[in-house]
Amino acid sequence: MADPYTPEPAHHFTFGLWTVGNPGRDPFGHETRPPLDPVEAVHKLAELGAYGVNFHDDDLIPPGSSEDERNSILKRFRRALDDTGMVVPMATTNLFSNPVFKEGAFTANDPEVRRYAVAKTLRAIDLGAELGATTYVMWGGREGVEAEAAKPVGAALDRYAEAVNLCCAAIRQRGYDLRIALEPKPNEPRGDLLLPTVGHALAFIGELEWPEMVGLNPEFAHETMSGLSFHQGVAQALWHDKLFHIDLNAQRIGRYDQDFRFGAEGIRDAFYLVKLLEDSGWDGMRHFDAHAYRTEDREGVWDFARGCMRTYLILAEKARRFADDPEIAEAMATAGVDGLHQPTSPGGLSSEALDELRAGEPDLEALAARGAGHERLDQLVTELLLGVR
Ligand code: GLT
Ligand code: MN
Ligand code: MN
Repeated sequence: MADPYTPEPAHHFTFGLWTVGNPGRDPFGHETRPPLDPVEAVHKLAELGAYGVNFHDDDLIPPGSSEDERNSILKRFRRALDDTGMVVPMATTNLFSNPVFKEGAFTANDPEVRRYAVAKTLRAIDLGAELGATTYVMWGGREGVEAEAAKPVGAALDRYAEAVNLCCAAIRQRGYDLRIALEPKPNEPRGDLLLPTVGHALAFIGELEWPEMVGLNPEFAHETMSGLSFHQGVAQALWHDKLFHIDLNAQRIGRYDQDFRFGAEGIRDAFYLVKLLEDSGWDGMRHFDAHAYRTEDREGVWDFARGCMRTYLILAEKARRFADDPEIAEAMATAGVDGLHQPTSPGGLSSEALDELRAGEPDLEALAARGAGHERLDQLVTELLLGVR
């Protein structure tokens, strides 16, 4: 019998070139793995059942490449895509590695650095569009501060919005079918980053010139670093119609940005996330922004990639079982879940409805005495996840 958890292109799993290509460097130690050729990454990921790959400009075309080098890299890469049927749904720009960005990119105090950051981004947008990307991710890794006196937040946000508006204007100028997805993160590599959470980024989008072109790329690790529920942040992004892309990985609260294999930590939040994405019918890419432990060799990297996809599929199956489980359905009925779908005011916002609300006199004692039944429901979910139902 075929393994039901075998990934296929139809599942729309994608990986960044920088994820499987991560060489295992950390702030204390050097690389533990040799560089991975993007062409090899495409072939191997296709063999494992992935749908596509994403990249930063510099992941594909090393900085300083000549025009000829650029063309031959692109030719080889395109051939790998054609040979495997893999696609490039998302592209982004590296605005964090080069020391020129040490004080910020879009929000650097120096206007010359900002202009360079925007120019590099516009070129990366062209490259992404050329390879068919329809989502452009913006992660502001250097947009932040350690010395608060050096960076008035309001002015930095003005410049951030200006840069995003310039990118939108360029997308419109060239007629690309491309939407921008902002990726929030609370800290690391800067002491404090701008747009630290899903909530901050959602509010920021409302101040932009073309808010309809900009949404979110929330990351599991980043919301969890803030101590927040990733599932809840993603649910709100969906509610606003702003979930343009997603970065799946794993993270324990209170630690450095771990970017572990999906499901390696926080399996419960991972379950509710997968259930949310599957139940909502969200048709975006299931993108993994994670990397193998530093202990791993190349084979361990492919085990890591397989593990991310496999865990997603196992959790998707758990979500189907959740929906089909009569005892869970009954416990949800006891918990009154359906009641939340009923409007609080059946008469809407009318004057009569308001008067009716004012006149209401519920039996407070009886309402307060009602148990919610959450313990039983929650335990049933635990048992489902532990594989005994
Ligand atoms: C970097 C970061 C990620 C971002 C990538 C996109 S780069 O690996 O840690 O969270 O999504 O710029
Ligand atoms: Mn991360
Ligand atoms: Mn990410």
